[in-house]
Amino acid sequence: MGDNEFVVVANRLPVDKVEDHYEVSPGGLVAALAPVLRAREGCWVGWPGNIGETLDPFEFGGIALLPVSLDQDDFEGFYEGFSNSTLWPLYHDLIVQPEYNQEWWERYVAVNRKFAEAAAEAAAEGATVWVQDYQLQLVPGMLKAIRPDVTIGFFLHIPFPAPALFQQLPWRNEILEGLKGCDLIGFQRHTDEDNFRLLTEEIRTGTFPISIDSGEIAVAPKASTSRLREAVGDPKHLLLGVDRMDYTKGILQRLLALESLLDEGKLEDVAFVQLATPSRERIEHYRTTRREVEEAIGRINGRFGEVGRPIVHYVHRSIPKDQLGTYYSAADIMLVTPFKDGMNLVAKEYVAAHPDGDGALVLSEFAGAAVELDQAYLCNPFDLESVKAAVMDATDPDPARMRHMHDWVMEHDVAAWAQSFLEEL
Ligand code: GDG
Repeated sequence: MGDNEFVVVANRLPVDKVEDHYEVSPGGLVAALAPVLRAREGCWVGWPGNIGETLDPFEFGGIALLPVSLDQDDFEGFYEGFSNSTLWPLYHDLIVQPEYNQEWWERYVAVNRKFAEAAAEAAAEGATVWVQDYQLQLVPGMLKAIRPDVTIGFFLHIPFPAPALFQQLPWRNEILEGLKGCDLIGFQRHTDEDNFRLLTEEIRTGTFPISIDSGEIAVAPKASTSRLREAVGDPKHLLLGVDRMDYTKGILQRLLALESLLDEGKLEDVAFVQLATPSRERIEHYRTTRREVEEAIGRINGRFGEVGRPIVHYVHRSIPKDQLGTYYSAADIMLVTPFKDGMNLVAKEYVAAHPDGDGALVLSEFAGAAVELDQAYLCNPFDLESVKAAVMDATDPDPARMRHMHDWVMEHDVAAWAQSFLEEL
């Protein structure tokens, strides 16, 4: 038993190793939880991000960090395998086929046990433990068995599928049993919560749409947005996409919509910036997605670009967060077109960068964010014509819609999200 009154358990610690030292990895979750962790004598249990590295507990930015180490087999079976090749596609409604593999499952169990044991050791008598996301669904049950005195919350950041899909999972009963160790499970949307409740009504659940750290995205100065627009040829319409390179995000679909609009001569004087962070690159479906996206970009530029003036400007690297703000501020139209997405924080970040009502958001109906951002230009990414129509509507936006969404996001930020979950817990 430890002395931490509040314990966060997440797959990753909120730090990244840069050369020989650690830096806090930026992100809403850290921003929201850091004040709670500091105020309540808390700690964060997670993997530091390097395979095979064993670290002693350390403190960073005023937060106590408790590292859980993963070896190569853990990484392949638990992380790349069961988490990201079984659960991720299953919970995103089979956009690609999930793989069911007994060895991955066994690793998932073993790694969840490591996290549960670390949390059990860190938590004080009667502590509150908040477990995050699909990688750790067995932790609540395992932890409750070792430490019945603690209060356990769980938040699922990704969608929860309809029962007919979930029931494909060979280990569906074990996952449900794991989650039943919770005192409260939080979901992004009511539909996720409803799907879960069709399977079991024994557990207390709630819907808590996650949000962004509203202070993090500032409106960029005019000088830097002008520089950016100039760099892409001062187009009439600057379109933007920002995503992890993931098949759920519908990056190819927005490119195909753009290509078709250019083909039909409906959209002119346009530049499209696509920033795509490399993600899960050893998994075949991710490599295929990247290949298809890059092929489409090459084809569009070949067909419609000029020498020195491509249509699509593409970056496949991670960009510093402050630069991201310049892109958000400069873009006339933000394209967020996932086939399925728990929430999608990029949509909220774009809205946060447009307090004056300029700019327009094209948003998939299948993103959790569409529930709150219903004033966006909504589209169905499975229907190319619907994406095209939303883009065309967004070329002549109504500023009242953006202002309305901006006010909503600023008020419902990630701090409010964390507070509402923890109060309910
Ligand atoms: C999962 C769920 C849910 C992106 N590129 C760069 C960069 N980013 C940042 C964005 C944003 C975050 O990454 C992405 O968050 P999303 O919510 O859009 O998507 P997932 O990564 O799939 O997140 C999702 C979320 O969890 C939270 O619950 O909303 O549905 O899938 O903050 O700004 N950040 C930097 N450089 C980049 O190049 N610094």
